[in-house]
Amino acid sequence: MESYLTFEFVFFLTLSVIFIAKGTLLSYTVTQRKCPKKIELGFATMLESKVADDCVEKCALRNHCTFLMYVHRVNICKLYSVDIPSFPEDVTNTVPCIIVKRSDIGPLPGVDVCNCQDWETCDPGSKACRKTECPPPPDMMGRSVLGNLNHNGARIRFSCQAGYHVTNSGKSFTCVDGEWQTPPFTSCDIVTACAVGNKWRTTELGLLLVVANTEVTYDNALMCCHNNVGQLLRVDSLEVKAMLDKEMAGSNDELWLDGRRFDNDVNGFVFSDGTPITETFWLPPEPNEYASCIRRVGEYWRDRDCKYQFGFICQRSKENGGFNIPAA
Ligand SMILES: [Ca+2]
Repeated sequence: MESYLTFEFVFFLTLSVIFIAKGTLLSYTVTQRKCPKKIELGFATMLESKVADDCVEKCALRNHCTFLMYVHRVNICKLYSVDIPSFPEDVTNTVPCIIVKRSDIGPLPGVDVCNCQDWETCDPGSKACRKTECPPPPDMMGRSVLGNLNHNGARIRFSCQAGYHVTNSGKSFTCVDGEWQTPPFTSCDIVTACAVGNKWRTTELGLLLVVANTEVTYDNALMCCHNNVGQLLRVDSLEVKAMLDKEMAGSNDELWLDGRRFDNDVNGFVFSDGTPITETFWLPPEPNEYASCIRRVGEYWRDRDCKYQFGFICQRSKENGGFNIPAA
């Protein structure tokens, strides 16, 4: 346990570093020399820098950089564009790094004549402003960004959190010349009615099925089926599988079925009521993910991280849960 408010830390706070970069003088003040190993600071531009000074210069060349974190061991330079957070004073698990605020970097000759906008990078040689990175996607209620790189060529995806479903099903977005291709981004709406369509079909086994094409997380698929007086389809026998294959008539749609595991134990798959799943229909080498849910692709099962979004199949039956069969 170590507090940052030691003599050493206060000393570092006032220590200015002068170095020579590309024939110019640049000075900066280090705010912090240790970083918590695990801290969520949001979207950053991540660049490789062999030395900390190079990282400082990279920040100075970007209007939108508000502070930088340089992690020595991995030569990673992270540039942030949000207000610098207050770091916890008592941190046991730290990595050697430096944190420098943009406002603590001295003037870098040449940058002033660039006159760049946010999300442009100054090239001090040519005085040109270049679009080398994309701005972070806007925050949206119920939406998570998957991926935290934003250089040209980087890709991001989105997922909707529990209780939300995708209303705009863009898959992934690539940063090209400083702009994400091709908006609009995925948007997420609160799951309310969870319409699954009104096309319940009666099958050979007496089960009523409905295939919902709305893409939702596994948890939302469970909820949607319940909201529609049913449950996520439970394939618990060869008979049910054969019936389903016949009903789906060769469809390759990716659809959630009932069943998940909470770690990577291959025997750990359980139905949503906790019953262990003993009869399985995996397509080898599946299951191959950690803490995953079952989805049907073709006639077999593949596992997938439960936070991804797919359509799903609900069932209604007196045997499985005692649900009433509604009037058409
Ligand atoms: Ca898988």
